[in-house]
Amino acid sequence: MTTLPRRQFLATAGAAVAALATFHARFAQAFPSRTGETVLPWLDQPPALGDPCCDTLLDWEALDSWITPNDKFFFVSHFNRPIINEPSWKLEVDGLVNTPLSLTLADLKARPSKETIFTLECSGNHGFPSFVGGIGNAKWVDTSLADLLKEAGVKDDGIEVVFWGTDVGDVALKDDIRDVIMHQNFARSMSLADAMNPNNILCYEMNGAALSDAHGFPLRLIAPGWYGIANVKWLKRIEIRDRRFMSLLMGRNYVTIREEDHNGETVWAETSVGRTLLKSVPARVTHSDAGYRISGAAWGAPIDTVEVRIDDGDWQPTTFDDSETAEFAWRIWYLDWASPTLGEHEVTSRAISKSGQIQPAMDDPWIAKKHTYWESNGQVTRHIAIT
Ligand SMILES: Nc1nc2c(c(=O)[nH]1)N[C@H]1C(S)=C(S)[C@@H](COP(=O)(O)O)O[C@H]1N2
Ligand SMILES: [Mo]
Repeated sequence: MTTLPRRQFLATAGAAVAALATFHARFAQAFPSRTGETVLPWLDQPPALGDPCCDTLLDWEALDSWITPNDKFFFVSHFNRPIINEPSWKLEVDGLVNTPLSLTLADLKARPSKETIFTLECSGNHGFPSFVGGIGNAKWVDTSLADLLKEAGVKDDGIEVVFWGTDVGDVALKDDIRDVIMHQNFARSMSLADAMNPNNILCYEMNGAALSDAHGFPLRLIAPGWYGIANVKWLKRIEIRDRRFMSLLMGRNYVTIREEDHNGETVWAETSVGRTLLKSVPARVTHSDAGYRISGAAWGAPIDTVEVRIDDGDWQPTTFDDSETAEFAWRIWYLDWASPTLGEHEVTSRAISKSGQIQPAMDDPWIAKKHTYWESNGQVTRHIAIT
């Protein structure tokens, strides 16, 4: 998400409250659900986003499977949503390469394929009160980006890989020194070194089905470990350049502005949204004959532990359900809540990474001194009533 004016979000804030998620009878394997449990509604469930940018946002209260089914997988688009006629579609690989390539979908499918399970999160997720479900976990089938780039043969002066989408819009740039409107395709780039990472893949299949139009048919980039914006949909061209690329989605939107401290001095830093950050959320509270349970997810970095704090209590360690795991997928955790007192409670989670990082509190300078909504990985507090 990008050009959404704050006003628009606030305007929707008084609108209809999202319907209470009902208990789902179907359970996938890797989820700590219990027979006969009911979901307690969050008291602070935000209203529906109501913005055409973003659809099918994840309903945390209904989370009952590790893999997010395609019909429940969020999607975000900045420009139009192209519907591509596959027979006439080709992927071009050009710019500073020795051998420009032009590949059909059949050519790409004929290449060695592999599966990657990756939790894709929009960097705007939790950046606005009503945008809290821009995330999903899917199994992507794909072919290696690095192998394709090697085949094309990047020239010595090539340092930047630009991923061009088919979607297009009129991008206005107006400031003290510029006043233009550009009819532009969606475009994001990566340094050649980042692009050559073997985890990056050109994906044509999602959870066992062809990519849907909404998710980027016929081909998208999947960049495990990177925020959603890097995962360019409706790919039509991969271009190698000899300098940094500064499109709307690289250098203006999706730029985080943060006041940082350097030896006691404030440094204002502007950084392009890139790799994912450590994060967790409490997804839902359930009740069954066995008692109350808080469950949630954690992702964005290799997760070591997740802790939960109820009201102003101590941080308590949670238990993982690791019956299904993958390097770039969220980990599902839960905490049995022995005997909650009647009334309202606050539930906060924090993830701790394998390298010892702790998901920041909302008043941590990392979050409190951030002036833009992207990369909002602060601790999430939810409110619930035990009746
Ligand atoms: N071509 C193109 N790719 C795109 C976008 C877009 O608008 N156009 N949106 C990006 C953003 S901001 C996100 S969060 C992810 C969302 O992927 P999904 O729609 O498949 O969930 O796609 C990314 N790739
Ligand atoms: Mo996004």
